[in-house]
Amino acid sequence: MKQTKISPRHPRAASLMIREKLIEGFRNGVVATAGLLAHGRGEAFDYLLGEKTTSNALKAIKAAAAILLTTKHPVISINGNAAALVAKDIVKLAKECNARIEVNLFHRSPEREVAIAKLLQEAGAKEVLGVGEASSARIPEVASERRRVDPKGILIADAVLVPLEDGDRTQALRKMGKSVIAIDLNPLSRTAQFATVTIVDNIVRAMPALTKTAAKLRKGDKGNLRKLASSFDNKQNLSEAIRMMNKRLAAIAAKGTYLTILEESEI
Ligand code: PTJ
Repeated sequence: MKQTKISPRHPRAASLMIREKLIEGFRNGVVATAGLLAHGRGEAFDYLLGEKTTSNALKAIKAAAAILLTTKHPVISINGNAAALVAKDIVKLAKECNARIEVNLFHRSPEREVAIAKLLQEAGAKEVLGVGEASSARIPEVASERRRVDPKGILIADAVLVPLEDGDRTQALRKMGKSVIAIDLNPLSRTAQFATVTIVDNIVRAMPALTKTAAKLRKGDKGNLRKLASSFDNKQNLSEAIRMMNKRLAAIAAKGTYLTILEESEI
């Protein structure tokens, strides 16, 4: 099937182009079928958020960068959607924070592991953990294939970044004493609720913002960064994210038409 050409003049061009990237990833064996469904759910929450990086997300991004810069073994866990959407940003962030990159899939297959690793290598990754026999360790209390991890990566990590996660592993990683940073547009998801820091934002905006923030903060004092990380209250930040969505919907409801709000832009 031919790829749909999206006109840049289409009012929803940016969103449609992201979809095309995922469809291409699906055709290349990178994205799982369920990854397309997951994206649809994300899009719905992005609508509620106003499709922008909020001040609330920026607060979480700062805390996440502080964690990645002050832990000894930070690991970025990669699934199909993350690889298809932000492979280059993943590599940049890993370099900035001295983090390792590990493939970790819910719908695991040897073919998908290899396809994702290849995409990351083409984006500049020198090392990709978790592929094939390398994912020989298991994390307890996880029923899915996500339990298979690399002994050089997630198993010994003290911080794990999990973009677009599906739930129970975040809880298990926390129980193992690790800090978990989630990127999830749904503030109500189990992952969002269990993570140490949840960035409620679209991965396509959050990853470049996180990389930029890490580049800025890495020159700073480590003690201050540790304070920044430990003073972050995820529960409070998530409540604020939900309140922001609520406030935005209330303002739209008061005006009666969403398009008017869009034309007036920011709320
Ligand atoms: O590649 P695999 O095999 O590891 O599978 C990956 C998916 C995403 C299919 C798997 O992890 C899954 O089923 O995830 P869920 O349970 O559907 O959760 C995905 C979460 O990511 C949901 O809460 C979505 O709202 C959110 N989400 C979807 N797209 C984005 C997003 N969050 C941020 N940015 C997005 N672009």
